[in-house]
Amino acid sequence: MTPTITAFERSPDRGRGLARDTRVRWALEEVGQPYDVRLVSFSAMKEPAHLGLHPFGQIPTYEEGDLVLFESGAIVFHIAANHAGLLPDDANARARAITWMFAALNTVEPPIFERALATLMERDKPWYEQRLPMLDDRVRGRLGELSTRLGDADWLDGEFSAGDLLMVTVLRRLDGSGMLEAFPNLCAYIARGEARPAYRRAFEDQLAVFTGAAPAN
Ligand code: GTB
Repeated sequence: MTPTITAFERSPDRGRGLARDTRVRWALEEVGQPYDVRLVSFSAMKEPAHLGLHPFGQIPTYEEGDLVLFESGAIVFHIAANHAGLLPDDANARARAITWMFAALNTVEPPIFERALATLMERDKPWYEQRLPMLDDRVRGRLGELSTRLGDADWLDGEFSAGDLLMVTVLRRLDGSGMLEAFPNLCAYIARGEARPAYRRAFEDQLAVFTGAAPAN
């Protein structure tokens, strides 16, 4: 059964692949699962039909027969758990890869998201100039710890996994912030993720929504 995901009809990132449908597209591409995309407008996301799929009126969602999922992490986990290629077979290695999925979403993404939100919503506020260095410090702290753990390895724990997929998408949100450059191994890590053919296809397909070009699939 071909799953259907939802994505922005017009992404505010103008096709930079920063919205969270990109990680779901990437996971589907990694495992070779074809999928359909239903594009939704900001107003449609808050209407009953979409709220029936996503209680918070957001994208992405995932529909596969009777199954409806929301939360990009849960969707990527569902894809990884049901196809070969994104989680190791060995039980302990699998548990560690899942740990990295949680680390990406629970430990690394929150300070990055908080900073991104402040730069979008608080630039004109009187506290912005004082608050930004504190947000920067929190992000820098996490990047430093992650950089130390990654060292000169290609991926976080052995082979590429769903943990890397989520971590790379989380780190990409810092693109253009100037914060990644102090961590060359993280820059190389992101570049390795972005060089994967599955990522390229996912990126091109979400970009095609913005440019109006025919998708690669
Ligand atoms: N925890 C949820 C998940 O992981 O699925 C969060 C989902 C979420 O934040 N969805 C956003 C959304 O639907 C789109 S991805 N927002 C509309 C709303 O809440 O009304 C977040 C996002 C949006 C825009 C950019 N950007 O422009 O760079 C990047 C990321």
